[in-house]
Amino acid sequence: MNIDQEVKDTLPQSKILIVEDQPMNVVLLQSILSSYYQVSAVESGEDAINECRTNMPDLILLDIQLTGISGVEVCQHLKSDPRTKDIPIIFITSLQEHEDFFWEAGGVDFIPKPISYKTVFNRVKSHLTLKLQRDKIKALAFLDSLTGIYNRRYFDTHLAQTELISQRNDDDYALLLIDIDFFKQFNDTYGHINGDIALVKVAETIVRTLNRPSDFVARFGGEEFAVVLPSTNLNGGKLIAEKIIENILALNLTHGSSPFKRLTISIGLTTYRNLDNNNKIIQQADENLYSAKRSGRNQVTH
Ligand code: GH3
Ligand code: MG
Ligand code: MG
Ligand code: MG
Ligand code: MG
Repeated sequence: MNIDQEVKDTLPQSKILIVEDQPMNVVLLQSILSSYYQVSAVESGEDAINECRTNMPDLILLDIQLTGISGVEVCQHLKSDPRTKDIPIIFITSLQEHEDFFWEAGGVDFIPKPISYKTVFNRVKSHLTLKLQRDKIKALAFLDSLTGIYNRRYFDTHLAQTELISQRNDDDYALLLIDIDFFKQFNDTYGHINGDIALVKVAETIVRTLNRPSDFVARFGGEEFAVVLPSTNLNGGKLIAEKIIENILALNLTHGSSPFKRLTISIGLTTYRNLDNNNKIIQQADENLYSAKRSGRNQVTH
């Protein structure tokens, strides 16, 4: 297999962002990379940061000297944000620049100017391969194998990050703990395999009901799910919780030994600004879930 084909097979659809203010260099980099990858280019550091928010690249080629904020500052900014910190950044440098700066800022490599075809091609290929391998390991470590959504381990990290971002932005966020009602009886009546199928359907339904890209769902435990909604207050959280309950009912999964005669869920809802008695947010959501169960199930309590 030739190297072109190998790159096309192993790194398909990878997104590369070029941040460079000299049009000649942009044209050159695009001509090297765009037959293998999805390449986009911006001229300034500010545009680079915005582009990362809306269209997360797999790798960034970052010129050091830009008008406005410098490449090093862009790198520091992206490395300090949990959403963008894992994107590999390769600096594009001219020889006068001191290399300590870009290693300290968190760059993984550099490409010297004048730009050489082989250096660009091979450094990009190496770092994309590493990124892809890291993504696969993360998927194994952080995804639940039955439902394909995130697992408890990833949830814990994500919740801590959401809390930090909320504090920094003086913002609220909501947590929903979702528990399937009478699920032990469901398994006892219809068997464990049908129980597993129901769990997958519930997970799919929750995912489908969430509408912002920043909304997050994980399998929290056996038949429990957790949803994290950034920048959401109690009212917003309630709307989503009610919508999820409605969509689970609409699945119409027969459950003969439930008083509702079909599969239902209960939800404990709280937001960061609505914690009682120094409770941690999970503890509060869990207490609220317990109230939803005691009040008859198939409902949300906050
Ligand atoms: P409640 O309405 O109070 O929540 O009652 P429940 O029966 O749902 O609660 P309980 O905690 O007693 O039972 C949870 C059940 O979920 C027990 C277990 O068999 C089932 N369960 C947990 N994980 C899985 C799984 O991965 N697959 C299947 N099929 N069932 C599971
Ligand atoms: Mg420049
Ligand atoms: Mg449970
Ligand atoms: Mg249950
Ligand atoms: Mg309360």
